[in-house]
Amino acid sequence: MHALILIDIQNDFLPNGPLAVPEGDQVIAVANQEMQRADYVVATQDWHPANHGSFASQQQDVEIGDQFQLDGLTQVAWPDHCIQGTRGAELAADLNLDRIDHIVQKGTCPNIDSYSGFYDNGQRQATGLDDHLRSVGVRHISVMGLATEYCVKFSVLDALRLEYPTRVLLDGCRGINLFPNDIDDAIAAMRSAGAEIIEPYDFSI
Ligand code: VGL
Ligand code: ZN
Repeated sequence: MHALILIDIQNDFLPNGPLAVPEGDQVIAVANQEMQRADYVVATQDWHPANHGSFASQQQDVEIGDQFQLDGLTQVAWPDHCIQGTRGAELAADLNLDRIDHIVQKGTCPNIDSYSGFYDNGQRQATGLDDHLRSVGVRHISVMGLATEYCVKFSVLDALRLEYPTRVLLDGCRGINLFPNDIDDAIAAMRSAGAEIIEPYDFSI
């Protein structure tokens, strides 16, 4: 079975959200279309407590976008986002929620971030996604969502390490580019780790 994994398509990452991903809303239509022909659909949700350590608001002398040390790991400081139970943490309302079979929440532990849908950033704890996919018989996955160079990239790299043949649907991904080339570097990293990168069809040709 082939699963479509929708990464963090949540209100706070859409335009006007506190951690807006440019054009983030454009992945919704792609997701709805891909879901129609998927065998199985999983959505991940960034799901932070209000005191999450990745928030600049929880650190002293750390500004949004700075890198700092969080419990031994280098961490980017983010604006408050995707706080459990808030509207900002909900999946985008225009997503066809009826087609989602399983939801995985991550980033719940205050002292470590979790970009990947499989493990936290220190690979200390599994989210249960791998066990779940195996239990329902998923052997191949396609990944899309937000943001390309954070949660999409780390989910794809973990999936490949777990030996899932993995496709990245680039048309359904958008990134932040906090530093120029971050998105291109992430695509190159996923490709060289063995992901099959599906480029958007270019209608201008
Ligand atoms: C994400 C930054 C912080 C993401 C989540 O979904 O890519 N990025 N938390
Ligand atoms: Zn987050």
